[in-house]
Amino acid sequence: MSTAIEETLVLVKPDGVARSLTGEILRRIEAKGYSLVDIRLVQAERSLLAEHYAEHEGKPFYEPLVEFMESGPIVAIRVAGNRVIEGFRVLAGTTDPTTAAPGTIRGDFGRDWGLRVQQNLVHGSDSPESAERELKLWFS
Ligand code: RTP
Ligand code: MG
Repeated sequence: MSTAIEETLVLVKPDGVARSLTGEILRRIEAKGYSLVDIRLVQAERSLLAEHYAEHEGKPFYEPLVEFMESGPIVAIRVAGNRVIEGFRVLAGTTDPTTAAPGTIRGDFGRDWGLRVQQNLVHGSDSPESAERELKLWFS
């Protein structure tokens, strides 16, 4: 079976940057064999975050999520590879860091801090459509 090379958007969220985990996260992406195509450090505006998280508008965690994402710099990374969209989601682990599997980024470095929103270190696009939309937002 052959597969086409895809691109995905990875974000090291403000908690990951503040905890100096950017290098470790980049290392895991590279060690898996994916390619770094572009990278930037961003202090995200609310308008960008509102577009990025449009699907979650109205949910109880939306406002604390946007506030958290505005709280400090984010590292945005364009990553390429065959099946990288699915592959990075596996590297990241499931959304809740308390139950994310050990060996994943969220499972190894995340936990519940008793805050209003799950701080879970990274974001990865969840589909080819999301990846295309999100890469345009963060790398235009
Ligand atoms: P992401 O979009 O950041 O890669 O994470 P995800 O797909 O695993 O999770 P998603 O459902 O898209 O939720 C986006 C982010 O919102 C925060 N969240 N908190 N119940 C909660 O407290 C809750 N649910 C979601 C997390 O930061 C999650 O990554
Ligand atoms: Mg998501």
